Amino acid sequence: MPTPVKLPALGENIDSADVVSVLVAPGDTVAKNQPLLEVETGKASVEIPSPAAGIIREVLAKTGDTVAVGRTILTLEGGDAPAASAAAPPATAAESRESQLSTSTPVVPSPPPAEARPAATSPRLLKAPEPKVPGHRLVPAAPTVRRFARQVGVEISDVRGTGPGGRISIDDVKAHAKRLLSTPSGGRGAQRELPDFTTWGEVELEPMSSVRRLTAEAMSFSWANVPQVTHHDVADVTHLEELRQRYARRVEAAGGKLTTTAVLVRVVASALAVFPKFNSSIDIANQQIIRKRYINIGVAVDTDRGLLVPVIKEAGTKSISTVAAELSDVASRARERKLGADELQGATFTISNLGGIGGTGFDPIVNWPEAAVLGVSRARIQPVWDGQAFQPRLLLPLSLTYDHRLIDGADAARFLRWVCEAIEEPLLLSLE
Ligand code: CAO
Repeated sequence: MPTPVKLPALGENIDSADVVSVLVAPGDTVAKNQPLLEVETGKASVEIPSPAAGIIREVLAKTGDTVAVGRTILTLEGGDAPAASAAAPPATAAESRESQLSTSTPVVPSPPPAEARPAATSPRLLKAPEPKVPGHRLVPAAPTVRRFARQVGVEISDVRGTGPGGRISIDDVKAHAKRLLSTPSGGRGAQRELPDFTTWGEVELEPMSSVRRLTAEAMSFSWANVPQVTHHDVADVTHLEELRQRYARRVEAAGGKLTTTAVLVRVVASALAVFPKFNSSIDIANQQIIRKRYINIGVAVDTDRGLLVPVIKEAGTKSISTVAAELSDVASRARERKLGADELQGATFTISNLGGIGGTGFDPIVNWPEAAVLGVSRARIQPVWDGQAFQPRLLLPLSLTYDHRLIDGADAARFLRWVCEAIEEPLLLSLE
């Protein structure tokens, strides 16, 4: 009698997952912990390991399906499969994946925070947990929670409390807000019904991937909740470009590519040490500013699944060569779907460089709960008046979007000027 293998619990607030690939077919003999399916939850991939050795009888899940947690994904015959869901310990699942992939494949990430941690028997979970401001305490539906709900536009009586006796915490409010944003009629700006587009011609329907869904939710949340302003400036990168050409080989030997982004990660990390406000988060509910003593820079990477933001941890302590090597590595693994959840978490500031593609400028959206984001556009040679004549200079347009609740325009102007001057005169980096 074949045993049904069900999609196991993947973490709190995750009730389904998108099937990215089916790794087995009927008739296949599988070992215990051998990956059966690759699914996407959030921005990371999860492999569902086989709960036991046996022979695959029927595969019910197909690539592209959205499968609910607890639904049967396939049936397995023989071996000692437990009747319930796939249930291999995470470490063993990781071992099985490691044996299948190249040595450069990431191993199991460090344990995610409790709210995203799978049960002991669930498979390896690589999902990046929802952004959460450190320091938030789980509290009953106290006045602070009610105030927070009001500020984010949530009706407190609609929120399901998960505390003792159903008491409502701020996280419950956030989870509720997130659910509202992800439902077609729940989010702000999404309340109007779409017209029937077939009135004017043929249409195609494409289900949203989990990356697209999460990006949509995060952007809507930031847009609706963070009063943000973008400040623009231009850095003269003529000299930097010469240095880049001169030292490209040396950095290549260290395993990286000396690009504008790598230099900016290092420069911005130094700027954040000088201007700690930009490395903070605002905690409206508790009426406080959370200053982080670590500087982790998220870098937006364009992939075929959508935007991913791997994080260069403790960027201020690393040389430009090290940052360049790390950036090349995470950018390529982001594109190969090989990033672990811990590599997508913990950013204190984000850089988004569209200059490799083009454009004269853009206004990025703050990656909440961070305080600011730096947009980088394409450097171009332009005439600059030096007092006597126009000189051809390579100018890099920079745009800094900031949370205006925390940062004032003058702060932003000073921060971005400092970044421009450090790019133009790298000695500044070691002076301050
Ligand atoms: N101005 C001019 N040229 C630039 C540039 C800029 N601002 N930024 C990069 N370039 C050049 C690089 O120097 C490189 O040229 P060479 O091959 O001649 O050296 C080329 O463009 C490609 O650069 P790259 O993409 O390989 O490397 P990078 O470090 O500059 O960028 C990364 C890395 C990951 C940021 C980039 O690949 C990427 O994904 N960018 C898109 C980010 C994005 O989608 N942001 C939007 C988020 S909001 O929706």
